[in-house]
Amino acid sequence: MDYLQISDEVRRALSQKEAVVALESTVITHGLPHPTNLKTALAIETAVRAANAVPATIALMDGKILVGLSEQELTSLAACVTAIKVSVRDIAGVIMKKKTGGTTVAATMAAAMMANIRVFATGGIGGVHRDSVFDISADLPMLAKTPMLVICSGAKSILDLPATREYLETQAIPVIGFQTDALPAFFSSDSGLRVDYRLDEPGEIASFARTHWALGFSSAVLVTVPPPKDKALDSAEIDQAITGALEVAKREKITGSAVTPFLLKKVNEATQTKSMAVNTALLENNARIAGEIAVSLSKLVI
Ligand code: PSU
Ligand code: MN
Repeated sequence: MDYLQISDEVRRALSQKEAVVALESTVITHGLPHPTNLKTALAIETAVRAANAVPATIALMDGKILVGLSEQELTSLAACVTAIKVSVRDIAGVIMKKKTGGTTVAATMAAAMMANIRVFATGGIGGVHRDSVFDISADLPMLAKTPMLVICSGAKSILDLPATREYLETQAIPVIGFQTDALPAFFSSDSGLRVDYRLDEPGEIASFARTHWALGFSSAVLVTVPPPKDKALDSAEIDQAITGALEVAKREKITGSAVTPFLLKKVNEATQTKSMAVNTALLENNARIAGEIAVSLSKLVI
């Protein structure tokens, strides 16, 4: 497809049926400050490689969807202050205008499917927002219709987590806990909600996905990984920052796609280094586990 530009390394790995892990880029353009964003993006790629898989960071540049970025492209994306947050509805427009964009979970899944990548690692997915019936991230309906293994640490409690959990259930998206029974809440390891299945080995997760898709189901399989123990925060620690961020967002009448980046920025500011440390640590950890799952999946026929 004309709009898709797959890097040589990713193309080679895919043609040899080797393990590839898609990575999102809104976390680079809107989730973390410069230069932590670049450092983290590189560390995430290194973590995927450590598991013997090939990283494919996805972003929009110069009228193309790039799948697999060079270090130079990553560096320029991380420094681009005008980068647009690109969800699925924005892809065509950003391609048309040849703008630079960081892809959300939803848009990254869409692009990864175009490239035939089936494993994707991220930090936190979007979800149902609090006090706002119709502010539901496009990540959720994309998870419902995209057969992909998505490895994350749940969602942040800036969202309505019980409603998000219900949405996943309604859309028949299996939620797996990697070595846990509790659904993580990004910064903390337990949201108080449950996963559907606990699986402890990457190979079991790959088999689960293969079975799910072999049965004809076409949803994602959502794999949730708790943040590394030494970095996880107490939910009480983070709650105050979140309540504050939600109040400011309401006062300043933040709407649309600006809501999530605004809340993330405010929470980061309020908790400073602590939340940043857990954020970067879980991104790397999820990337490594996704790499292991991708290696297992590459050995199964799907
Ligand atoms: N949650 C985070 N960090 C992030 C995001 C969510 O903890 O960077 C980003 C992801 O790219 C996600 C997007 O797909 O925000 C969701 O935005 P929205 O709620 O506008 O769909
Ligand atoms: Mn929204």
